[in-house]
Amino acid sequence: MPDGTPTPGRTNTLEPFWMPFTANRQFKAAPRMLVSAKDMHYTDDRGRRILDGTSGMWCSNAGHGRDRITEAIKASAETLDYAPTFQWGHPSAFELSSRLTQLFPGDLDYVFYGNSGSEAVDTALKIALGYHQARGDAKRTRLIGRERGYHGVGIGGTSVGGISNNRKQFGTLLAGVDHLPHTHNLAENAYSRGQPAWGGHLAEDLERIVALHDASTIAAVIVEPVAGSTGVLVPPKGYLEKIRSICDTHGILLIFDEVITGFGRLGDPFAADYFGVVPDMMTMAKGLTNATVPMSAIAARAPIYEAFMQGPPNMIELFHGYTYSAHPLACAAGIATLDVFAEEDLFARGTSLAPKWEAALHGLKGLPNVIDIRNIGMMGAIELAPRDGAPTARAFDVFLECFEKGLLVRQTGDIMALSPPLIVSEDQIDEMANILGDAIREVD
Ligand code: PXG
Repeated sequence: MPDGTPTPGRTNTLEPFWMPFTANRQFKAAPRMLVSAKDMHYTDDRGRRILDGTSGMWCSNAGHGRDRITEAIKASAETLDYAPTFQWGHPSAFELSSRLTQLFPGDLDYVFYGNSGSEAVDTALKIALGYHQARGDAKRTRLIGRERGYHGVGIGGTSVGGISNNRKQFGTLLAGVDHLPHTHNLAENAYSRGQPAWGGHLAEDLERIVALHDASTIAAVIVEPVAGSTGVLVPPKGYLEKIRSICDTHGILLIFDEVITGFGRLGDPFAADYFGVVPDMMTMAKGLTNATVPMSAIAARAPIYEAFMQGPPNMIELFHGYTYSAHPLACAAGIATLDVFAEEDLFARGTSLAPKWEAALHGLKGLPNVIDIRNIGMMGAIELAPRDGAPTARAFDVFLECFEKGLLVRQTGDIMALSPPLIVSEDQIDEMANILGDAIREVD
């Protein structure tokens, strides 16, 4: 090991930043540097304007540089830069919680805070375990995720996640985890618009898992209502309803990971609203503060909170939390984000733009190497045939070409994923489809 002496000549270079989920050597050889952002556009260090087709990373749902949110953060920094929330409180934490629980469906009446989607997921899994223990059902410790699910990068989220690349570097992960099969099937569902007709029966695999392990050992099932990171996998018709009913039958908690689908991605505030299926817990992050200040949250149904409220009232009921849970700047950003959504009717805007979005994406059918196009709400994906012997390379080239042409998209495997801010105009939707189409045509 080196002795810790600073490496000479290392100042002001690209080298020291070990970039997350990035091909570091490729990036540092040809950087894509974003220096400012306003509304629908980034500006790069060459002064080029880049249309944001992905709301940053599925998170700047109200567009960039929103004055109302910036002002709120600034005011909070000047008034209360930080306040602890372990045994103390501050007003905006309670205000945001009241506002959020009014927005949540059903009796999701309680909210716990973290700083990232990963923390929200690990928190929800821990609450599920603690809940069953508090009810005297401590044998329920198994957690069920799904193949191709992404639940962040904590050990819990990685364990219930279903992406091999995200798991294989990290040993055996949590014990007692099982996975539902994913629902992606191009032979049956290619070019579906909205929910695919085929695949609702895949939810019944949960019965097989229950039969294998016995319901009495299973604490919770966690799924993304629409899988985002692995390329916009839309739940087949009837699928989520069936998962809900099997969980109910067996006393298993159902967690929806709404880190991407929350805050208007499908038009409605949450996917739970869109699909009419209310989970026992919901995780959210990203759009919660319009991505300005890191914050995540877990919504929990009233009976879950109430199960913990036992014992002497001076005792801590849940031994869990973060230094920055409900950080004042994040709370201010969250409240201002909800204000922007209300003033600009952004949920309704997402709903009303969705047909235009669907038509623009499906207009790319027939382009070279395109093997599927799928969409729901304001998210969509174009799947490309992999290059022989070089999976993901074609899509990565399309991603680079889009950036050159002034469009930010996400690439995952051989899939291009898009999720524009809800303030996108119809012309900008066409512009996105045109640029992406040109890039797909130019890359072989
Ligand atoms: N759950 C879900 C469903 C997510 O999509 C996380 C948890 C973790 O959130 P944090 O804040 O810890 O990153 C996510 C994050 C992409 C992409 O392009 C997706 C995410 C993050 C970065 C890139 O698909 N999702």
